[in-house]
Amino acid sequence: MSSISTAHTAMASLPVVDRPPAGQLTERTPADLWHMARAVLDANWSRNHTVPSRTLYPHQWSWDAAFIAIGLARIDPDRAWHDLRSLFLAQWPDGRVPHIVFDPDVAERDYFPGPGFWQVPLRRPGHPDGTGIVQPPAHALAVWEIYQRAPGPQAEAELRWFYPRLVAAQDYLSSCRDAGGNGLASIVHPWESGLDNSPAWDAALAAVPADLGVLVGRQRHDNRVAAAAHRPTDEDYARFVALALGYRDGGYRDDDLAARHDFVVECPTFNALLAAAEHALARIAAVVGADPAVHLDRAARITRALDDQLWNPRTGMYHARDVRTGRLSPARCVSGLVPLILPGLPPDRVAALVAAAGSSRFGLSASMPVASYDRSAADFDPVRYWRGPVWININWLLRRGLREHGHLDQAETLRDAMLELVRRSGYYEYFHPETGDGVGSAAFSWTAALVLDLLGEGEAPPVSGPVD
Ligand code: 2M8
Repeated sequence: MSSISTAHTAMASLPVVDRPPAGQLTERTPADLWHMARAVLDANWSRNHTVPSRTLYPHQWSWDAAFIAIGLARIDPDRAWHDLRSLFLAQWPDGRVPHIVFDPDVAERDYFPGPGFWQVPLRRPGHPDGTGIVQPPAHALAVWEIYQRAPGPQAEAELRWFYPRLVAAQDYLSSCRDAGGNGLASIVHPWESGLDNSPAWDAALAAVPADLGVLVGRQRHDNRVAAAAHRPTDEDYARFVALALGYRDGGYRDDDLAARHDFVVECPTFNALLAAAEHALARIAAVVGADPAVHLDRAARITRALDDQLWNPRTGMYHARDVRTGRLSPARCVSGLVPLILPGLPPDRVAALVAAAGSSRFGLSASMPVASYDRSAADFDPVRYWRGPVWININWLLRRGLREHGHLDQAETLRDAMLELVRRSGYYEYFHPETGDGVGSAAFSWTAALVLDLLGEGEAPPVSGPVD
């Protein structure tokens, strides 16, 4: 693909994007931001996919790939299709899309836990190795976005390639993972949520022993390349590793999960994206000659189940539910605001979620996007990963939700706040919710990709609901 080799050549001459000298911060124009974002994505391109970060995450990640493709579609739709296809080459026969697809050229010591840990049985010779767990299903949304950027016969061929694969991924999540039997998909590991150490999992994780012994003989890679105070604690990691080992040693089976597995949770963001994927599939189906009605019906059912099971009238937002105990997590986390992306949400829910996003707990303002956790909570932590910092992918989704429901002024405020953050600090993985300083990896792909999407948007109409 010529555009891809062009990216490789361009890489050599592009500046390394990192924290800039303070004097340059206020001088960045939208054009500068655009070029810098391209430079991040070019520098993170590896043969047939984009890594989230060269230092922290040297393989391909599932929901990152979706967000990255949305940004790539603004500059090079061919490369966007190519990137997303490489993820789906690792799809399992049961439909699951691995949360990481491993690059065989990266050494085991350069990411933990790597392929040696997951021991996924070889499925088809020549196909890439991945993990046996999943991440939020943002891919149908991405496929529809790429198609919209550059429709035409080639893009239609891509839709035909992706459609059955996306349907298989949805079928896996909607059937094998409906551990609670109520029409929602369960996650079996915090890593599956993408919001790894969010306080949303604390209550359910309390039942998982934090046996530091599981880390003996295994070395965390993240703490070697990022500050330990910004990353999950060793206790969290011990639980993460124990859960992954449990699921692996059970043969990655999903039957009887609630009885067999120690962590079975329904996450509001995961299920909102599951329903949003059905809306996107309805649109894709209409192009490829399949039946959109099936998808609209599924979207409506998931939305209803999410609203019935995960809404907390006392807090006015959605909460994660522990399937094993039936209890909603008490923590107010940003994952409980993301269902705003759903077109069929009752108006009172929309009003409550918009109010929560703008409240002092989450703090949406002209200068700061929404934090990942309730700012007034005693354990709010402004630098530790998903326990307080601002993340661009979540805010991009929230903005989509605001536009979906006609809150155009707040959507613009949020867009401005995101652009201001990267203008001041650069394309960091996440941001300090008070100072706006960048935290985590400095040249992070989804931050760059989604800013490209925001910058490229122009005066496009708000995203609309289901196909008519
Ligand atoms: C983070 O998760 C990985 C594990 O999957 C890690 O901490 O090593 C999360 O932020 C997740 O949402 C993201 O997909 C991944 C790669 O960016 O990093």
